[in-house]
Amino acid sequence: MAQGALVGFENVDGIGVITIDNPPVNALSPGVPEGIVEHLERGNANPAVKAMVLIGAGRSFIAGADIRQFGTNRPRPVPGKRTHEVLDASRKPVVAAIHGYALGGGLEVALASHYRIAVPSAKVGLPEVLIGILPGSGGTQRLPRLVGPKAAMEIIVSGRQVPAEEAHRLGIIDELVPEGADLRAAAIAMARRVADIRPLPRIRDRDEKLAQSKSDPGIFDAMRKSIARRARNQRAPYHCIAAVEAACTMPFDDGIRRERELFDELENSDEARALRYAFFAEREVAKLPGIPRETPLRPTDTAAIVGAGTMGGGIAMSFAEFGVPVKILDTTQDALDRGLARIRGNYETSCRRGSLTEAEMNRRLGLIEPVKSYDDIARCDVVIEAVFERIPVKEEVFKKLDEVMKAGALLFTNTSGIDIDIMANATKRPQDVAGTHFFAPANVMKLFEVVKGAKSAPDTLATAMALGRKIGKISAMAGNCDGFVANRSRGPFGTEMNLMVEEGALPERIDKVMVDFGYPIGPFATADLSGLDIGYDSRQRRAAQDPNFRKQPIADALVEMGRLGQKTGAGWFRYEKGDRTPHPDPEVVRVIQEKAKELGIEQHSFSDEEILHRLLFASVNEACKILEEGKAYRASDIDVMWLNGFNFPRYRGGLMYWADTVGGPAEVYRQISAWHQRYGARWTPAPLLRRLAETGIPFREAKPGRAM
Ligand code: 3H9
Repeated sequence: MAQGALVGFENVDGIGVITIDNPPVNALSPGVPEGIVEHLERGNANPAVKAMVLIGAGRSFIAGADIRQFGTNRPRPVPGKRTHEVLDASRKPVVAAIHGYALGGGLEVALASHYRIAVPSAKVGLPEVLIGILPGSGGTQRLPRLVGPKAAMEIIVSGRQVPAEEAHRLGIIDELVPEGADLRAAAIAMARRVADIRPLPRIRDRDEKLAQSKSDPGIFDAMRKSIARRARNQRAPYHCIAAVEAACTMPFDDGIRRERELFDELENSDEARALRYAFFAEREVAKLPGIPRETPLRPTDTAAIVGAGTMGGGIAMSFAEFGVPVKILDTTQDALDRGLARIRGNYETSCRRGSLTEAEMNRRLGLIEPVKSYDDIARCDVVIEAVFERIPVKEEVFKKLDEVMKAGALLFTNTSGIDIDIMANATKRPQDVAGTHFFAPANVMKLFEVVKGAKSAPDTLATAMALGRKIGKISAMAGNCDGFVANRSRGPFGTEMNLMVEEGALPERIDKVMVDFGYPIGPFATADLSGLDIGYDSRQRRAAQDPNFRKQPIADALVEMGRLGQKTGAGWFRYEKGDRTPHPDPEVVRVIQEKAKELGIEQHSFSDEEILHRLLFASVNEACKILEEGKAYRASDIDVMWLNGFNFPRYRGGLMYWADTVGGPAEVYRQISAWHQRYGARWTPAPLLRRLAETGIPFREAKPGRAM
């Protein structure tokens, strides 16, 4: 293969081997599809070539179209010269040899090939929906012909990665070769075996599986109904269903045209732009300015958690899920028993719901070892402290860890608000200390906020970031400040939601606005789910320390009435026994009116937009302060935190990206200045916000004011 060529061709005794070599993931960037087409045509024209193999160099087959090309003025393929069309027209069999990933356009190339062979660790899928589009190179027409429309819809609408063994069972992969075997040699052997088979098996010619839709024409509407909740405000999932429906109702070539029309409608949609932004933001967040990618990482093969409470248990579950043995330390047998029972209970619920097998539950439980003594964790590579949020308790734990842990062990704290340097300074090895802030429930939420202490060593931070990825999280770096980045930027949202209630917006109204916006549940229902007592304790503490601290009189009154949220059957809402549906409660309205009167707060009506903007603009203003202080590296890191820590709707890109779509800094500044006049100091516009508004620089391009 010529050096630097994106696609190479080699004739191996009559088998033409076409190798795609476009690191890191063999995306179909400009030149790659053209190279594949050129070599397919060359192989067809060469009488010495009997069959062909398509294979990827490096770590993958093909990860799909080059996402950076979408939304640009990229050259469109000449009709008839699209890879899948050239494969359809091939007179010689082509075997796709899959390792790593065959995703999107990559799987579409494989589906247009005549045979597919893979290693068991390979993953295939059509994840286009996750970036707001649909498979646009025949995937929606070929996959239903191979696996039936129902299974195809499930794969296309979820966008999930299908492991090779499952793909083999479904018929997407024809043959598996053992892991570690020579895939290229196996694919060449297969090509030799099938070289003379005619007619060539083309998926486009098969329609027996489409019969499913004739006998059960309701499957498309049933699918639309089943996604209505999670796909609200989005078009791509519905377009995916429409494209599969077209596969079942139209001749193949018409279906392909329909797929292309639907694809074109989506490529530049707001949703697709936002989702592309989120995709790249989640890759950017891994890059730490000033810490080279090649920084050697410390080992993280064994882990320990101090504290068997809800958070500690959730963290232990995260490790076990990804196969990392984890010890969980608490001081009393009773606390350990309760912690372990909670973990088991969570697993059992998942088993009952069918999302976990019993064998997997037992495997995970086998990885979690309860221990009572610090000596039992001393040899672990990494320890995460997850005890009460009280400074003396945490200091004590870090002193103890400093005494017992082996040299070089990583000492992390899961605090959500305490100054990391207090813990670091309780040890003689502050370079090994950092914050690793999980979001509740820790085994579910993806965000892993790494907090940089004043003395955290670069390899401590790089390893913390890698550790988050190892346990399936999205790691994001934050500077050490009150609330760090995620909770600090979310704080003003929490303040405003409570103040708006005092001013006359009911919790159910605010929740509805936010659910309509795209949150899975509203902020008051979320508060009920977490438990109103959590915020109550910290408010009382802060009020005792700071005479200017403004308490939340309504929330406090609810707690004092014993309304702690879902767990007591009542909080901001009322709950029927055994049911999580929030019901508005006249009792809450009474408390609100009473408190508002007591406080002399004038009641007024709100528009939906006012509610939405008051909550989110307050946070945008705080995010600007965070950036100005250099506590976050990029505005897009804050977006990643909101997407993965707070369930901000992904198809809106994230807090800062969204703010750019509703007028950007100029509009946000105008509105915040007006609220500053009306409500006073808490709405003082951040200096960075003012500068962005004056210079016309969008939020997503805002640079931090100083280094972290
Ligand atoms: C499509 O195919 C449409 C078709 O229907 C045709 C329509 C006509 N493009 O994630 P990583 C970069 S749509 C451009 O850290 P991993 C990524 O930005 C596409 N760049 O690695 C990063 O760059 P950097 C359907 C891409 O091992 C580097 O590669 N396919 C693309 O954790 C490494 O990525 C998808 O949606 C791309 N397609 O995960 C798959 N993919 O180092 C999208 C990756 O500069 N990709 N990059 O930050 C993925 O899901 C993951 O990257 C993958 C590897 C699972 C493949």
